[in-house]
Amino acid sequence: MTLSCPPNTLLLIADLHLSPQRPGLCRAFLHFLDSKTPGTQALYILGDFVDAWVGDDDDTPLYAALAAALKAVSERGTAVYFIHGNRDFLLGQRYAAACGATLLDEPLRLTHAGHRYLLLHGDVLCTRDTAYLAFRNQVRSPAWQRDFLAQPLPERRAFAAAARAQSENMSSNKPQDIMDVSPEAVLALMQQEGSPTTLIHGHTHRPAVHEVEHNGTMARRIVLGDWREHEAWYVRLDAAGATLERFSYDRINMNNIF
Ligand SMILES: [Mn+2]
Repeated sequence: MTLSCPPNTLLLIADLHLSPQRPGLCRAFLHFLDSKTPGTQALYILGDFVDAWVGDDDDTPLYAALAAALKAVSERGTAVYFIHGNRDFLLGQRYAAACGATLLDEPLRLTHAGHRYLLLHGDVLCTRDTAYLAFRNQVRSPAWQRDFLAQPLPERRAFAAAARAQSENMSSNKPQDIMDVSPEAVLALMQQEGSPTTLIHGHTHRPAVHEVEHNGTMARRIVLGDWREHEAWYVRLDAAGATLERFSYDRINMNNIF
């Protein structure tokens, strides 16, 4: 296979929201793995890899197929990393191991080819959405997670479906700016981590490259887009720095995989 990337290229993706209900999207992801990752040093998945994760014991066949595909990527030399999103924060060591992947905490400081980056899912930057942040605090607590994972799989699936429906309902009723990051939270994070740096995150589904003035210097905030069946987004990190890339598929000839 022809290598599609120069050595030491890193790829970052987020918000794929893969699920058994979206087989075309899953095929797009496999196509991405086959066409974009060969020759790259690492693939970082910055949260919301799947639309809902209720525990590593979930035996949905799609998840095993996704793990096998990622494992093949890692075995041919591309390291695979996960950062949790708000849909897959329960993704654990067992599933990560099945993917040949490593789970990382956010925010992740990364220096690559002389450039400094800060990677995170992005939900913690949406500080105007106080109802969501309260929910996040609850479900990220070890006690809540222990109790939740002790429930039978069907109950966990029902909870996830209800939470998803409620979140969609709440989101549609919230003003647009509440659903985006708050500039104060971005600046506070940059202050905390030191500048200059490039912040890269997903979550808001608003792909863009923003210039941010911080302490008299310009930093960048790159937002990954969410994945659609015919359009996907990734960030490439190489010697030149970070580039936000959009790619589209006309037709993916990978029928009957799922
Ligand atoms: Mn998210």
